[in-house]
Amino acid sequence: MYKRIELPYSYDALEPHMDAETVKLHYELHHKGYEDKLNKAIELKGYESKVPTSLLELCKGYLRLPDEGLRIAAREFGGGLINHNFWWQLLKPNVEMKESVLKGEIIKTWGSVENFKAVFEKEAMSLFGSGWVWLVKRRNGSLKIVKTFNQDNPWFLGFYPILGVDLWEHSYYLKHKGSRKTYLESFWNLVNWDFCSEEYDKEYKR
Ligand code: MN3
Repeated sequence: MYKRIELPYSYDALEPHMDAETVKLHYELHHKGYEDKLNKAIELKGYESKVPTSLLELCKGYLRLPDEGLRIAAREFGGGLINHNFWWQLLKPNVEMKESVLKGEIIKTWGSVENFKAVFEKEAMSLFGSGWVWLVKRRNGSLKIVKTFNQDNPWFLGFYPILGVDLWEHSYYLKHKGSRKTYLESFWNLVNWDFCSEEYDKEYKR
């Protein structure tokens, strides 16, 4: 059985940048839905003993799963489950970016943190439909911004995610209605740069 992480804070902990109702629905309805549907798909096929115990391993190797339906379930629901496990850990109000290897790499790559944010936002604004935009670490330590559609993610692509923004309408529509722009502005107040820096410093394993 693959599991959601426990929400690391109360529903209202991200106010005023992200409203409690959005957090609750996002976690209890959408995130739970990915968890339930993934486990159900595996059970229905009787594949409990044929899948890796780790969700990360399932996602990294989904293309090698022995059944088409299972590959789709791992990609869509497994992707949704792991992406949101990352998402809730990424969010924390008012964490300033400290000096770190990550900050140095961002400045080296985009000239300044402000310019990085501008480029990232531009990518996020231009993503068509539902998906995510990510800052990822490549095997050689360099950084790159990547877009993924639906619940695809950096793990599928062999990258390591450092930060990502959920661009499905369920993540912002209650508060921001059609404005992805104001959602993104609020998002920067919620990036836990300490978490991002720790993710960057982790040793890269395939
Ligand atoms: Mn979502």
